[in-house]
Amino acid sequence: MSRVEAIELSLVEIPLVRPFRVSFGTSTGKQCVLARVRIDGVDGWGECVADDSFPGFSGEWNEGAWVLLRDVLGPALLAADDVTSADVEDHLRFVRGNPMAKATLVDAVLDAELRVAGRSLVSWLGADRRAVPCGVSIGIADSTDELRARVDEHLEQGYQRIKLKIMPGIDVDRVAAIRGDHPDILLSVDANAAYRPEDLDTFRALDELDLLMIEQPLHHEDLVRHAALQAEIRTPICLDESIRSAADAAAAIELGACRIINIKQGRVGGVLEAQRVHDTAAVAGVPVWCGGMLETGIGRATNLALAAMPNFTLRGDTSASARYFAEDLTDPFVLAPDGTMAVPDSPGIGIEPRPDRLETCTVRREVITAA
Ligand code: OSB
Ligand code: MG
Repeated sequence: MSRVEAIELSLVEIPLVRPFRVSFGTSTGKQCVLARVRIDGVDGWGECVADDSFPGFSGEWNEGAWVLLRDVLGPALLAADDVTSADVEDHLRFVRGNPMAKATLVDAVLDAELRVAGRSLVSWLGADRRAVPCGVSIGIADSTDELRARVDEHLEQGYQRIKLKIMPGIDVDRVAAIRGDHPDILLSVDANAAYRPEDLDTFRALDELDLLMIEQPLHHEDLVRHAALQAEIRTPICLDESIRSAADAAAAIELGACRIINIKQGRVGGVLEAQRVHDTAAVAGVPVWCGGMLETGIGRATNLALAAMPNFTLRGDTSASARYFAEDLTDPFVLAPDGTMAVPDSPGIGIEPRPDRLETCTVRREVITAA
């Protein structure tokens, strides 16, 4: 019998090395909720991937997640007689939706349990790769020249796939310029749901640029129109925002709404559901890759373990700490010159916040007690 002995929430804030602009807004800093969950005397860590200052990516954001974790989800776990990674989702199921808030606790419980067992997340997932090839996601730049410079810089660092953020009006010309500079690189685009079905001409033009995929072109709730668009273009559509669970993945695949899935464990409710999305896609022959939400080293460690699973056949947005922060919350994740990153293999997620960094970056802390 394992009880959750304590849950501590921290709101942490780390400046980004550069503002990150996407179709729905610009971030200058990373802010996230971290949960430290103590089970059998051992701490496990989970990082919430909800948005910083307003719910722009999904319906979740930090202030909402904080209240839900503090007042509802956290107390429910503290009140449960027995909590294991196998049933933590069941304890939280009475709350509908909110996968990002739930993932924070699911991942922390699993991390604690694996640390107690002395087992790494990557081995628990049955993944045997010890390093994963990495891509990078490049935000919307102020000019084409600036974008060119950023792409060159990341290619020089060794990144094996470049993803460009696009939005209506800042798309085909820019992407064509990069394709012109680099005819042979693995190149993709991500619209973060900014287009409408009427923008078909834009997609037809992008379709000529030999892209690996077009990520989340249309509204996140519109699988049917993604299927209609996929039928019109050769480039595979990849869904991100639309996939909040394995059930969503099954529906999207059956409808033909995508040929590739971006898995973000935080977006689907944690590592366990991420495994189910992986398995659902694998059975259907749909490749997946590991997305990111500008995570600190805590979320990054979790993502890297997942990215080592067999159906993660495409390079993901698992970039080095230096791509995001001058100083991470943990020891930094570093890109090897060959464009791969090592997967942590110490117990649990294999890393923890550095105490000095946690102290510096925490803007609010609260210990939750049973209701
Ligand atoms: O859509 O994939 C996305 C970052 C924040 C929110 C949404 C997205 C992204 C990224 C960056 O593309 C991924 C990363 O490097 O963490
Ligand atoms: Mg995306």
